[in-house]
Amino acid sequence: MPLTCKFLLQAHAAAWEKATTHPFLAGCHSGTLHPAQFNTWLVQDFLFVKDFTRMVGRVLGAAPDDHIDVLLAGLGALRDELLWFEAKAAERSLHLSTPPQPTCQRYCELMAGLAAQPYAVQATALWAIECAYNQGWQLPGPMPAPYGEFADRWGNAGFTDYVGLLAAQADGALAIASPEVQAQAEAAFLRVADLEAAFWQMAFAAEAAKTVPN
Ligand code: HMH
Repeated sequence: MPLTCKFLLQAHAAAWEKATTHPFLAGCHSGTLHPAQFNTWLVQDFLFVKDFTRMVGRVLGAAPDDHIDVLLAGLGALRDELLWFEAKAAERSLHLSTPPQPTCQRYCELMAGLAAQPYAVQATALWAIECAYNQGWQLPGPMPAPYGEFADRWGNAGFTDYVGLLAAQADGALAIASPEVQAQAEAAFLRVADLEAAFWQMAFAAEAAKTVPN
């Protein structure tokens, strides 16, 4: 039986729960999150998404012909997302030219390192990264302003469909991968899960994001 995305979620349910549930998300849901913590996450996630966009570009370069369309649509959505992050940061007077925190840096290094891995590993990691936000932002339930807009970005039905297409593509690549490559894909999934948990925590540990004087 080849490895599948569904199997990974079931086999590593505890790690996945840590990746997708956190006091940060609960605080958005209850409206009690400290704005400075949200701002820290916002700036670091912008830095993350910039590097993630580069990663998706590399995955596209490694993809079989029939996977190109989905990845190209994903890149188009990421273009909008980067512009949206810039607008959200401007609304909050946040500097986006902030250095990455160590956790963000480690996550970016993981994404850079995927380029040396087989396509099945890259496709699995890509799915896991998008699935983490798709589930994480939806699990607490509807969020009040200003967080509803953020929850909807990764929780909307179109994004959920996209994550399903990424899972199908990863499953397709895993189905023809060797047991060694499947094991690498499982390891990449677990590294993504750990870094997702750490990324939420970063907003709580870090000093408040710096603001631009008005
Ligand atoms: C940390 N993981 C993190 N940030 C994101 N924006 C996503 C996943 C989804 O794109």
